[in-house]
Amino acid sequence: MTEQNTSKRDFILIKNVEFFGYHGVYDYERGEGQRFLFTARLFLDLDRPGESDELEDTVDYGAVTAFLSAYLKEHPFKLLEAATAKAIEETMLQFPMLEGMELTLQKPEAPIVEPFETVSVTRQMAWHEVYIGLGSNMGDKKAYISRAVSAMKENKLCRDIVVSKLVETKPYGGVKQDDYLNGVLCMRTLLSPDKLLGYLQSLENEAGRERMEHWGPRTLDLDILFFDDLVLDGEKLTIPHPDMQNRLFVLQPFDEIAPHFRHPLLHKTAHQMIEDIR
Ligand code: A4P
Ligand code: MG
Repeated sequence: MTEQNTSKRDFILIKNVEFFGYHGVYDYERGEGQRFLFTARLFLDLDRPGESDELEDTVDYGAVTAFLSAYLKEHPFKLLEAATAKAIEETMLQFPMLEGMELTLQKPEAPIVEPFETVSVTRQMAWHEVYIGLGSNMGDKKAYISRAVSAMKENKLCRDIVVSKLVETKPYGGVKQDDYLNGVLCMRTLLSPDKLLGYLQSLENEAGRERMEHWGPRTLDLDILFFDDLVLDGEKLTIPHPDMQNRLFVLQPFDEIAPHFRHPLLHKTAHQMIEDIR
């Protein structure tokens, strides 16, 4: 998919666009309205339009400005936090060429007693490249996996989905159980790591998964292998998946769809990790 580790961050800046809106916690703010400003930083690769000089190779900043302005005027929120969160998501979905975006919403007439210049909230959002390990070893294994893949394909916050071949594998981890069907899925998503974990667990629950035994049998297991180049060791989430480099049933399908991707901690491709355990 995309080049890994690109440090290039081209952007288009739309600065301090004024509009009259109805965001606020107080009734008078919702009724009378007040002046707001927004600033949007649009991240996308500007090499192509830089070469071609054609509008179709970039995002039309006039169209983005009109869209954001109309959205923020027509959808009142109590909080700037909610207004920026929704507006940035809608804009990212409306303009698929955008790779990422930062949106600042200013409220210079906010209800603050002390003299002040302005108050603002800034949010960022981007399409993230993620890899998910797919596994099932109970019931109609293929159907459980394909139902989850179809659900992701219908989720507007997920796109560019590629799935490896699904392969039958022997159980790993010492628990006596049926053979697995395994594969790896790659996609781009607007979800954060936490939200992605919650979403994958909701798909596991829809497949009737019951958590009985660690490493035990399951209708559906969806593990986050990689999330961009992110390295995270939290209570709920460890990324990259801490044991993937030891599992052929992950590495082989991963090698099929992402032969150039390098593990952000081990700095190795799937092929090199396979060589290490053979
Ligand atoms: N969690 C932490 N990091 C992650 C991550 N990167 N992705 C936490 C997903 N979840 C992550 O997972 C337990 C908790 O891990 C989650 O609540 C989440 O907060 P789980 O799926 O509920 O429980 P589990 O099955 O006990 O653990 P896990 O880690 O999913 O098991 P594994 O390691 O996936 O092992 N043999 C073959 N051939 N093929 C298989 O697919 N799978 C397993 C399960 C055993 N043997 C197998 C296979
Ligand atoms: Mg799991």
